[in-house]
Amino acid sequence: MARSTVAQALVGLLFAFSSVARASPDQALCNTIKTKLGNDTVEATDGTYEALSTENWSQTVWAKPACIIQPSNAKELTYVVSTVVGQKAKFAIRSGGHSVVPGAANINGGVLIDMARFNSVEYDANKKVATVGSGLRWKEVYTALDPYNVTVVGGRVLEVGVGGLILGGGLSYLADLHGLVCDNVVNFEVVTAKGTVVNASATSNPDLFWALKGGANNFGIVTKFTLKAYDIHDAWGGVRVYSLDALPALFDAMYQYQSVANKDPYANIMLQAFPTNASIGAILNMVYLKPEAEPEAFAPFRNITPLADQTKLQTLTELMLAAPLPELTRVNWFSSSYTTDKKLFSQVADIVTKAPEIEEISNLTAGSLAFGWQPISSSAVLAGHASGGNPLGLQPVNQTWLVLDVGWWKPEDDELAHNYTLSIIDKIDDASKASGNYVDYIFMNDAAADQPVIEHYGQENVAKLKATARKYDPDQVFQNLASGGFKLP
Ligand SMILES: Cc1cc2nc3c(=O)[nH]c(=O)nc-3n(C[C@H](O)[C@H](O)[C@H](O)COP(=O)(O)OP(=O)(O)OC[C@H]3O[C@@H](n4cnc5c(N)ncnc54)[C@H](O)[C@@H]3O)c2cc1C
Ligand SMILES: *[C@@H]1O[C@H](CO)[C@@H](O)[C@H](O)[C@H]1NC(C)=O
Ligand SMILES: *[C@@H]1O[C@H](CO)[C@@H](O)[C@H](O)[C@H]1NC(C)=O
Ligand SMILES: *[C@@H]1O[C@H](CO)[C@@H](O)[C@H](O)[C@H]1NC(C)=O
Ligand SMILES: *[C@@H]1O[C@H](CO)[C@@H](O)[C@H](O)[C@H]1NC(C)=O
Ligand SMILES: *[C@@H]1O[C@H](CO)[C@@H](O)[C@H](O)[C@H]1NC(C)=O
Ligand SMILES: *[C@@H]1O[C@H](CO)[C@@H](O)[C@H](O)[C@H]1NC(C)=O
Ligand SMILES: *[C@@H]1O[C@H](CO)[C@@H](O)[C@H](O)[C@H]1NC(C)=O
Ligand SMILES: CC(=O)N[C@H]1CO[C@H](CO)[C@@H](O)[C@@H]1O
Repeated sequence: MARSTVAQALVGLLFAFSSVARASPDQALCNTIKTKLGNDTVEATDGTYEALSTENWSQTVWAKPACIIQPSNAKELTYVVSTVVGQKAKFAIRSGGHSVVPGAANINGGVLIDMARFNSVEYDANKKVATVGSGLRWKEVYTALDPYNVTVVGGRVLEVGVGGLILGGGLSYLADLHGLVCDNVVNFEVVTAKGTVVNASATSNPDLFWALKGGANNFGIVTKFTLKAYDIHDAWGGVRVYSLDALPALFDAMYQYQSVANKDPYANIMLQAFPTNASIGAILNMVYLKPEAEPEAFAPFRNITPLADQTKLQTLTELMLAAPLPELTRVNWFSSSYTTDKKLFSQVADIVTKAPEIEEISNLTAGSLAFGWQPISSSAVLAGHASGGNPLGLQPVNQTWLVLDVGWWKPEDDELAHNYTLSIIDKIDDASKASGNYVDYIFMNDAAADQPVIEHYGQENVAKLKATARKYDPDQVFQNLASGGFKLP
């Protein structure tokens, strides 16, 4: 310990010294870009640098890039990419900054390309599509579309970014009805490693189009997405809060909800449990995509008495506005998937309430856990196939995507928080494997850095993704220079 502190101090001194002596190559690159782009370049000495480099979701991903570039349009971005690639400099790409994977959307040294100024929303009522900048938050997208009484298949928490969510597949309240978020993209505008702007759609560069539906930052930088729009505006739903004791009953109800003969695709739920915080217990988020109170699809939950009930008729945007972004300092999460099975559900309920890791996490400073169960119907997967397919390798079965969030306070607890949470996920995976319900899919948007997400897309899909990456990025820039995030194996 003492030795590494001394070593760190020495390294710090060397850095301080060399930055006085001469500009680092990254600094020189930043200066070159600044000459061309002016105030689109934020340097370490600028007033906004601190806020931008610590934006935003989790302190575990804060970093110190040599500079942050916020290009305003595709032409500027092509200049930035050509210049950075020409210098073989390391870089990262950020849209909303909500990834919890260190280095995925931020970088120490190197250039952070921040998409914040790609922020326009254009609605084409004739084609029924919305073209949205990749640097937007979902709130801005939905509120721009609300006057037209339409929405898009997008994120469920309004502060989250558009770019990363879509490129990771994207789970929406509209998924059972229309597929994943990526399945509803009709065109990606992309700046490739060669510094050119291309469209990727069913008709232009269809291989790239397919690859981007879950291919993350492995192929290029997306400037805007054209998304199908749907006539959905007024809805019913909100949250019901229960004590943790209600969990077995809630699991029974969730089992019934998922196994009826024809699940209503307008109905969606997310069930969450907070075993480290007895005052919250469990929260059921119900969303019905029509203005109809208490639809039949939610009948299995009716007999469980909530502590609080906020369900009501409201617009879908209002419903999502009511879901606050939790205030956490350090965050990680893990994902796991399994099919619908009564016995497995009760084994999971046991793990959630009794695993010794729960107490170990509670014992960390501000240690907290949130489990989230996200039921996905086979209809969501089939909708993806119908719109041309994606590389995710999903099977058309009714399944649940579990997300396990962990929050804590101190950097020195990073490893423990990681290990305890992983250990719980391993227990759940063991149970689902033993009962034959394991689903070989790890949802990227809910996955930890060390979960092998793309590996699980399947051999054939991985081979196709790699071939596509070689075609559009022959020098493997998005593997070697933009090396953070979920990379091709
Ligand atoms: C409170 C909360 C709620 C959430 N709810 C949902 C949900 O409902 N559905 C869901 O699917 N996910 C959800 N997520 C997960 C979310 O999708 C991921 O955190 C995702 O990474 C966020 O996207 P971003 O643009 O904010 O991320 P960033 O951190 O900016 O980016 C994530 C990754 O995508 C890459 N990337 C981003 N933009 C581009 C681009 N334009 N071109 C190329 N690569 C790019 C980045 O390099 C990075 O590797 C939620 C997360 C939080 C914190
Ligand atoms: C950047 O400079 C241009 C003029 O040079 C100005 O119009 C613009 O508002 C500035 N942008 C920001 C974010 O300061
Ligand atoms: C949206 O719906 C409201 C209420 O039904 C209606 O008054 C309004 O004209 C609609 N707007 C558009 C652009 O269709
Ligand atoms: C992409 O498609 C749009 C809409 O069809 C078109 O206006 C634009 O010129 C295309 N861009 C490229 C680089 O081909
Ligand atoms: C999934 O559930 C729906 C009803 O909710 C059912 O119709 C469908 O057959 C199920 N799919 C599979 C593959 O079992
Ligand atoms: C439990 O949640 C409540 C409400 O968010 C919060 O005020 C409280 O601090 C939490 N307690 C613990 C132990 O995390
Ligand atoms: C958690 O802390 C309490 C109080 O310090 C202690 O009694 C308990 O053994 C700890 N539990 C674990 C699992 O470490
Ligand atoms: C976390 O787990 C890894 C791998 O098993 C182990 O090497 C490491 O020591 C663990 N860290 C802590 C703090 O327990
Ligand atoms: C710069 C920025 O977006 N900061 C936000 C980070 O997240 C907190 C709470 O989650 C917000 O209050 C900040 O505005």
